[in-house]
Amino acid sequence: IVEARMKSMLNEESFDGQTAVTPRVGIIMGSDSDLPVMKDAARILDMFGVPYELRIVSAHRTPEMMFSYASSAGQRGIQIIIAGAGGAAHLPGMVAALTPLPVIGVPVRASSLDGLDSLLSIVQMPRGVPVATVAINNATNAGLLAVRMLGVGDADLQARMSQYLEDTKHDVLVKAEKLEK
Ligand code: RP5
Repeated sequence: IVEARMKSMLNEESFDGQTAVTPRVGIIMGSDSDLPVMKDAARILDMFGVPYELRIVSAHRTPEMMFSYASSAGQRGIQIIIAGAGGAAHLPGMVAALTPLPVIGVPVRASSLDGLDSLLSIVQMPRGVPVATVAINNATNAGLLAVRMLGVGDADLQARMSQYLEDTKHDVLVKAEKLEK
């Protein structure tokens, strides 16, 4: 069922980053129910032409898979992991404990507590094991942060991020001008 839902979702959208090219970013999530939120990170990586992989890896339901994913990601060429989870959202923190790669956590708003449970579960990491936590349901920012991190060693990508900021500014100025009329 999970595979079917992922496939239908992936077919609907054009996730161009999912090619045979070695992925630089791993987007993982605790459940297929996180996909509607997490696909925004994939959209950003597509937009910037960053190859990525998208996987369901649950800290609680598939702990062995989480262990092998996190501990082998670096050797496979993954440079950054974006991990989204809701509720008792242990996935980003556990993954950060198992890899030296930077981990970006996305608190997914689950069925109760408005996502505050997910946010606190992800952001309150103990000293020594950091997770860069974005706002609740804001996988877009997780994608953008990953692009910025990769941009440190990739001048092309950094130039595209500068252009993105220019475009964002332009959009706001156009809207502001319209409002003034
Ligand atoms: C977490 O539990 C997942 O990340 C998800 O946000 C939440 C609910 O999962 P499902 O019951 O919808 O599979 O592990």
